[in-house]
Amino acid sequence: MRVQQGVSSSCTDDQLLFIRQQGIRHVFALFEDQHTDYDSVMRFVERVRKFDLTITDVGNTHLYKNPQFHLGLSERDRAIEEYNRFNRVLAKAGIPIVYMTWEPNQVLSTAYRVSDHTQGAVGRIVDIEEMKKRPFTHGRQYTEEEIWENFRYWLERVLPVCEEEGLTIALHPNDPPVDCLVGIPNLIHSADCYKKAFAMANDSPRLGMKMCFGCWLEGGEAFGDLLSDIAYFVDRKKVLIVHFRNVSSPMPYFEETLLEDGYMNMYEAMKQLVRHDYDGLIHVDHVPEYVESCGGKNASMAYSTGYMKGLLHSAMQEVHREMSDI
Ligand SMILES: [Mn+2]
Repeated sequence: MRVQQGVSSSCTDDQLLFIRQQGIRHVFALFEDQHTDYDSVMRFVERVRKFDLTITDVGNTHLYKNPQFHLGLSERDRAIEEYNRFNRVLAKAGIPIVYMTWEPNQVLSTAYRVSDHTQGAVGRIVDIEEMKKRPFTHGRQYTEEEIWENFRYWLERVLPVCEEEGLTIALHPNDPPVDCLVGIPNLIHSADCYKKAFAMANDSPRLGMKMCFGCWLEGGEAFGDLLSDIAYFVDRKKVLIVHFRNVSSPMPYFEETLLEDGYMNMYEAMKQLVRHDYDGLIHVDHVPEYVESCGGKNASMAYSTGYMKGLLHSAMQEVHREMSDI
């Protein structure tokens, strides 16, 4: 299992050094719009390499969270071509994984503030009752069939490029994972939705998942059982990246918490990954943010990544002990 942290393509050298100082060797990168051409990508790959770090997976938010193809709007073919162009750049630069989240409105949140479960830090809060009162974001109510047809249309045009280039798409769930919000049905709001998406891709190894434990836990039983779904999807080699995150409770209301504060026992989840020989990437996706003068987001990521690495090392020891007992 490879622990990673994230960077932006305009991060400082000190941020790269800070990641390396945490004993981390892998990073994921969010490329800014002006850095998606081959020369810019290669410059960044080489800069990161100087810190003994490797870029394992990448996205550009505007290219992959694009309502044009999510909703089948008039410019979708051009949007798909731009996504494919960036994918060809990544493959040429030796980066093996690219992102997708079928989320025309990006991640939806009710608030970012200090609350009951955030330990005085600023955390993300979702209240589904509040979100249900919001107006349509794209003019009308879309149907579930339309959204899946748009996904099929996109798959038919991007998977051949991925197959040709040797690149794999990591599909993240919709967050929050309810069936529909603001007029847009969510493509991925349960483990069954993933099964449907993989079947639609004819089980191509070029479509995998970012298994966001946070989304699984937000959805609770309606999403699936986290431990048995880890077994199912890891055994089938569908998990490329794990988002290691905990929340206060399943919907309709949750707050993002420190890993040790949410309702899931994250050590059990880590042990399940180790038992099933998960050999992909793992990172803390978001946690409550610490006070700015004491390191802010960098400090909160470092704290929780350290906690996660502790769980990983303990799980490796305990599971291997279990395995040698057999
Ligand atoms: Mn996530």
